[in-house]
Amino acid sequence: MSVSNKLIRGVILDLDGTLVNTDGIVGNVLKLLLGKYEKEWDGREAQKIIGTTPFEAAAAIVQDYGLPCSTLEFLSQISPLFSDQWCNIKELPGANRLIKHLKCHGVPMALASNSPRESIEAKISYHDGWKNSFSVIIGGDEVRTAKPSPEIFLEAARRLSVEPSSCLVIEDSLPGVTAGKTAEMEVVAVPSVPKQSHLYTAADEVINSLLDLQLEKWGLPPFEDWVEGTLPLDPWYIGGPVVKGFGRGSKVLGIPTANLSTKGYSDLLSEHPSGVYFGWAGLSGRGVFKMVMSIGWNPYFNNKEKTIEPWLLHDFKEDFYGEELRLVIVGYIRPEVNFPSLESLIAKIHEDRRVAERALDLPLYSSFKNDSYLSI
Ligand code: ADP
Ligand code: RBF
Ligand code: MG
Repeated sequence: MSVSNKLIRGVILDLDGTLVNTDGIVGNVLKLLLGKYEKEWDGREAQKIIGTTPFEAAAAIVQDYGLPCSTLEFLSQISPLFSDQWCNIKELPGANRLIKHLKCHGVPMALASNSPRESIEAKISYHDGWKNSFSVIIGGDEVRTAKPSPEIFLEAARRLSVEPSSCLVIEDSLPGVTAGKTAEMEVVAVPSVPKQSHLYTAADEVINSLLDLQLEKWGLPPFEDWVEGTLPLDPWYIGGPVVKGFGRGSKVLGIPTANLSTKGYSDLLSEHPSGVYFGWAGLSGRGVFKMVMSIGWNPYFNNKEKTIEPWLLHDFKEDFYGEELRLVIVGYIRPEVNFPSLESLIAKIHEDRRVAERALDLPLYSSFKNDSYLSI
């Protein structure tokens, strides 16, 4: 990772997949429309169409599914289905925080997306204060050549009156990263498809989610909301009976993690970036305990499924498989990473434990110990 010493004066953001989670909606709409052609959307193209223009995406689907219509016909059928859904697109974790922070510090911001200007405006209208935060908004229909051409970013820089080399681009897609680097800008990639970071070698930095953005690396005013190594989050809740995991937590690491079934929680799990979180755990009839956990694929073990691995910070005399476990997650610590050795993984998890234990005594977090969700 090359870290720039450059002073960034303007930030150019992509929209879909970077600030808002469009992927789920795209999948649902394609499933519906392809169904009318008696075809089944299998998500195969999902990755291929990320960061492309609507026309390019439609052309790829018409061709790959051998649809008996033209790209333009397909576009005119699908556009109203999308428009109906813009009100349902959620911000990605950290997007609102980033926009508000940059706005508050007077950092010039542009929104540059391959989707048409009109749909950009429609999408952001559902997010309070976003539209006014951008001094420049450019759609793919307002330039001659879309990303991966650098044109849209160069035009954004021109309108921001910031030199391209002083611009930081934040992008989830490969075409967007290419466009940013061709425009000779600094580029932070936030891949929207998990486990793809190896494809993003052209970017100056690859991060797992906007929560991991370190603005000071770019000479920008740092976030001020971290508290003793933790980032407070809007609390979220997950629970169920404790299930069997891979059986290596206690055996291999000496760190038991009471796994929850991910069934019924797939939306919640995909909404939250992988990483290390902490909060409170209620265990039926036993009480409420401090808890630190990882969510994700455990890169060290390269799991195939995203799992939830909560370590209750208490000595239990026996296993409690099958018992009801409820979690309230109140903060974030760090992204999941790979480690060169088991010892270094274990050392890091113990450090996470110390961070969580201390933080959970702060009033900011300790109040959730009494959350009614936990008393079972
Ligand atoms: P598995 O892979 O089946 O989750 P682990 O080796 O990770 O196995 O052990 C987890 C099990 O250990 C939990 O399901 C629970 O029954 C038990 N356990 C005992 N102490 C703890 C603790 N402090 N935190 C989490 N689980 C614990
Ligand atoms: N696994 C990783 O591969 N990388 C990590 O950064 C990582 N962080 C963890 C942090 C905490 C607090 C806990 C409880 C576990 C973490 N693990 C991590 C997961 C660990 O590999 C997992 O518990 C075992 O795979 C047991 O199934
Ligand atoms: Mg476990």
